[in-house]
Amino acid sequence: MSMIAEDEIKAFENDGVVCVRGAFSADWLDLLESAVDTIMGDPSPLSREYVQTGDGRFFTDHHMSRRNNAFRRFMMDSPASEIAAALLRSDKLNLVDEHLLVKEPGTDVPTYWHHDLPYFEISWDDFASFWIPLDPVTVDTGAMKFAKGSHKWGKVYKPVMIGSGKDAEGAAEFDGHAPDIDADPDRYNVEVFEMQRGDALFFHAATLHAAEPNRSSDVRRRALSLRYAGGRATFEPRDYVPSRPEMPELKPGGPLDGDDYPVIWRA
Ligand SMILES: O=C(O)CCC(=O)C(=O)O
Repeated sequence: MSMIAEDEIKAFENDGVVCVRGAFSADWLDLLESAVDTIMGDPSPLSREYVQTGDGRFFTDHHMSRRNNAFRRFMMDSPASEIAAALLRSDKLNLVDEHLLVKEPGTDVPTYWHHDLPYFEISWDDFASFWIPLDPVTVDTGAMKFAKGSHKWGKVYKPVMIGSGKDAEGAAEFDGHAPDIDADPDRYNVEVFEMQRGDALFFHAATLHAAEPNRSSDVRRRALSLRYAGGRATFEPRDYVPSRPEMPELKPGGPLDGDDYPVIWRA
């Protein structure tokens, strides 16, 4: 039986984002938490440090489960894939990316508005992220915010460096820059999600989102963002892709299955 209600699936489809309350037990979060500092102490070549001022630090890394057992166990055995599949109404999931995003206390930068679609070579349909915080999240500690419904605007905005807001180097123009959503949040139907530990956000790859700075002096904001493609997703090559510099051996318009985007779950 699915642990996801039909109204949660409809919210995801209509708004492009849904907060799944109580999705993960403390045991799963403790497991990830035990491995975060190990990853930060031995970052991969894909890791980034967006800011290191005072006590602040915005650290990101990718594909932790390829080198860390705790992340691997979470990916294989936690309910994450089953929940994602239910929300995508899919009987198969490919894993596209794992992204660790740590905003330490005193990190005075937002995560700039962007959507994930142009950073990857995946079709619009059936591609989403599951943002799983390991700490409670408030507006003061780096809450995520979304322009609800923006996944249906039919636009693809130019990718930016999420921690600096600058254009990603070499980025294609697409439909230009995203509008200044913070200037008029009501117009863009913005919702900010404060979350308890155990809650998780599931959002469409075309939904515009951003996150607040972590202004607190002592609360970390550690989050794992998993990107999944469902059974209808196809390979869509792009001129510019920061996340995958090599061209995978896939056919344009064809299925994603292969080493680059392994099938991680089947019904
Ligand atoms: O964690 C953040 O600050 C931003 C996360 C994000 O943009 C994403 O998961 O796509």
